[in-house]
This record gives sequence, C-alpha cells and structure tokens, in this order.
Amino acid sequence: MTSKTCTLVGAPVQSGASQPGCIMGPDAFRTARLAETLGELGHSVSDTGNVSATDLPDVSHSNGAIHDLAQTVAWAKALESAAFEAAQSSDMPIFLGGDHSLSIGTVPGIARHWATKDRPLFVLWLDAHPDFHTLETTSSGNLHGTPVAYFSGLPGFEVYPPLAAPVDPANLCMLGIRSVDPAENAALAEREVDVSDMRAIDEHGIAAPLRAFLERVREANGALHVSLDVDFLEPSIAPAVGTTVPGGATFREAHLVMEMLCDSGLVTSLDMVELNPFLDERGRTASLMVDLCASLMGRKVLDRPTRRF
Ligand code: 5AB
Ligand code: MN
Ligand code: MN
Ligand code: MN
Repeated sequence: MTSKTCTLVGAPVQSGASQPGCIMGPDAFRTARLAETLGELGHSVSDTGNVSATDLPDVSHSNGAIHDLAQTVAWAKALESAAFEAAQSSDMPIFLGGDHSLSIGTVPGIARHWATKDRPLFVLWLDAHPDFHTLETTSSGNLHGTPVAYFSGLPGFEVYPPLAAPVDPANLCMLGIRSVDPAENAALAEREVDVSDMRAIDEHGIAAPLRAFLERVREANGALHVSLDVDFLEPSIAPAVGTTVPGGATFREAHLVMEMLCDSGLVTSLDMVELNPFLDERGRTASLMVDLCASLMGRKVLDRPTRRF
C-alpha cells in the first residue's frame, strides 16, 4: 500500500451506550500502539488528541426512553466539524471511539467533505447490529443504535444537526449482522439496504458479499468509509464490548475483510468504535482492533500479491 497521511481523532463518547467505559477507548487504542503500528507500516501519523463536546443544547424528544440526547447532539456537532477538517487535511482520518453514536458526527462530516469533491460516499457497516433506529423507534433509548438511520436521511431526526450530504441507502453495506429489532427490520427492507447477516456469511463466506460491494464502490468512483464496531467480532476473541452477541466474525474472517479492503485501495476513512476497556481482558480486544487496522493499512504475511486460483 502506498504511504498515507493518517489523522487519529479521539472521540471519547459514551453517552450513546447504556454502560459506561467507552470514554477510555481512545487511550486504550493509543496504549495498544496504534500510532506506532501505522508508522511502522510506512504511514505518516498525527494524533490530534481528543475532541470534546461541552456546550449542551436545549433539546427534547417525546420518546421518554431516550437518554443523553443533548450530549449526543453536542458530540455530533463537534465530531462533524472534526471529521470534515481531518478529511480536508489528510488521506485517512481514523476515529477512535467511543460508542457508535460518534458516527452521528463522523459520517456526516466525511460525507460533506466528499460532496465538495463530487464523489459519492459509500459506508461499510461492520457490526452485529444495523443501528437503524429512528428516535421514534428506539425502545432502549441508547442512541448508539441510531447513526445509520440518521445519516441515511430517514425522517424524524429534526433534533439532530441538519445533514449537508445524506448517504444514499443504496450506498450502504452491512456485514456481520445478527441482532435486528422489528422496527429496524422493516426500515431496512423498505429501503432495500444491502445487509449480509451471519446466516448469509455462513452460507456464502464473507468474501463474496464484500467483493460485490467493493465492485459497486469502484464503478461509482466512490469514497468508502468503514465503521468497525467491536461487536462485529465473535465475543470470545473480543470481550471488551457492552453489547456482545454470540456468533460473530472470526479472527480470520475479520482479517480477510481488512485485507480485501486494503487490496481494494478504496477506503478513505475509518471508525473504530464501542471498545469498552473496562470490560477487556489484559488489553486483548484493543490489541486485536489495532491488528485489524494494521491489516487494513497494509500489513501482510507475504511481501507479494496473494495468489489467485
Ligand atoms: B451498537 C439495540 N438494537 O437499539 C438497541 O452497539 C442494540 O452500536 C443497539 O451496534 C446496539 O438498543 C448499538 C438492541
Ligand atoms: Mn454499532
Ligand atoms: Mn453493535
Ligand atoms: Mn455495541
């Protein structure tokens, strides 16, 4: 892989989840040597430190289950600007979460950047969950379950910041899905979102749906944002997450996804989210996430192209 300028942006968000701990995520990634690892791969890395969101807006919603709406909106605004700036000034912004509500800011900021270049943004959502709730349909009230519905332009998000460039639902791909609430299921079907659940991956392997999606991105001359939720992974290899669901991607499936993404040359930004270091075992989940990022950014076993059969 050619050398890239990578900007690390810490997003210590935990207001979107029910359990505290994601506030420590960015520092756990730093402790697991993310910057050093990318540097050793030949990239030039700068760490802009952590974004903060202090000014809380006066907002409310009729769904009484929702908690921390004001914090979420404040994070969305701060991270939208940080993401836009990081995309303007580097090849590869990498957002260190923080729970998945941070994508309410990062994806719209990245989408605004690519809209100025007239390139459509595609999003690969690697997760056990589709995070496709609206503010009306979430029954947990945990706003990390809402980013995809919001940045895809679904109605009912008037209290979130207005979107400069919504992501076309036809430009989404979800892999690893295995926990979908009824309202999410209906909304995903209505918009014909490209979802490969674990059953499809069991049957066809993880490479086939990813290859088809990457072909679509390439044909459209798209930019590609990848959002990697720790719970995409099988919990026995990645315990540091509050929302574990059995039957996740294996170590090899997850690495293969990253290796194929690297070979495609299409990825332009990345979220690494939902790491809860309070739930980790001797840093193993943080280290695995850093290794996955290394595979995405060019770490290989053999120093020559993979053999084709
Ligand atoms: B995550 C659930 N659908 O709405 C909800 O971890 C889970 O960012 C959301 O993928 C999980 O609370 C959000 C049951
Ligand atoms: Mn998620
Ligand atoms: Mn999830
Ligand atoms: Mn989660």
